Amino acid sequence: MPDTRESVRIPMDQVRSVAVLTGAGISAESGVPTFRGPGGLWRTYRAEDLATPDAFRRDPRLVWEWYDWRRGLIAACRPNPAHHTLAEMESHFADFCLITQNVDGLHRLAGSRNLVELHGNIWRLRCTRNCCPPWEDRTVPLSEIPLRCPLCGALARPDVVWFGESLPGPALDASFTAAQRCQVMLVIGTSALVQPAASLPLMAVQRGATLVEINPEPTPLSEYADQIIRQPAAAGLPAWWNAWISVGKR
Ligand code: BV8
Ligand code: ZN
Repeated sequence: MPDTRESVRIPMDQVRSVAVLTGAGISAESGVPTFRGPGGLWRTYRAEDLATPDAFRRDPRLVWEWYDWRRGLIAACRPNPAHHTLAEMESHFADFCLITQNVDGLHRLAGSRNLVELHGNIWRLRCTRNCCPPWEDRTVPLSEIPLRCPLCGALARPDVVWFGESLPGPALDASFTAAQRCQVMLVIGTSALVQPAASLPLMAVQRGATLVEINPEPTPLSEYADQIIRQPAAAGLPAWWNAWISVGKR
């Protein structure tokens, strides 16, 4: 088991390119329920039951009630020290790319800029007829359920990627590029079970990158990690970053 106290062996001043993949775990300490942890179920439904085109076709009201509930929860949440540390790290590297599976918008709120929201954003909506570009709507609770497009009256939907739907091309390309050129990849708070996101760290390892996992629990990626921090992200990431910065200064 790699020693958690030790920082990455490459002195920071020799690292130009860093990529990060985050999942629901990084927002857990902000109060956002994870998918597989406690509170991951809404009523009796798993995310995989509701976050699908079929579920929306069958019962758009039910799926909108679920998103309205999640928006209500997330609206009361604020970025935690792990989100803030990633926003701070961005300015230390010539090439830094933050790839998130989270739709909660907390990375952007923390000030991250070079951000790829691989699975979309719960605060952005779009017309199911694509009669107009997606729009931002932070109304909590929603004025009507199911929500309709203000221009053509067709059903509106959250601008997120549902299971069985392909990821947006530009986001996928940016994440593949970042994974293939990074020297260090951080994986924070993900169970690494959803594809293609879970393949990104393996792409990086195949290209010789150093893999660092921050997660209280083991995941399918743990065996590939050069370094493992078995701590909650809000404590583990700032400590890891400060340790690495101090190496750079030695
Ligand atoms: C696609 C947006 C082409 C919506 C999401 C069979 C085999 C392989 C793949 C497939 C398959 N069958 C179907 C697929 C493809 C499918 C997939 O991967 N399914 C899985 C379930 C097997 N993928 C897709 O459908 C993707 N599209 O592939 O298109 C295609 C099309 C058709 C058929 C084939 C291919 C689209 C996937 C995106 C779906 N949308 N979200 C919304 O949110 O409403 S996925 C959603 O779930 C999240 O975005 C995230 O990706 C995932 C949840 O995972 P995590 O974020 O990791 O959260 P989780 O709760 O699981 O884990 C939390 C972790 O944090 C734990 O490890 C825990 O220990 C840790 N933790 C807890 N507390 C802390 C912590 N860590 C640090 N600090 C803490 N405090
Ligand atoms: Zn419309």
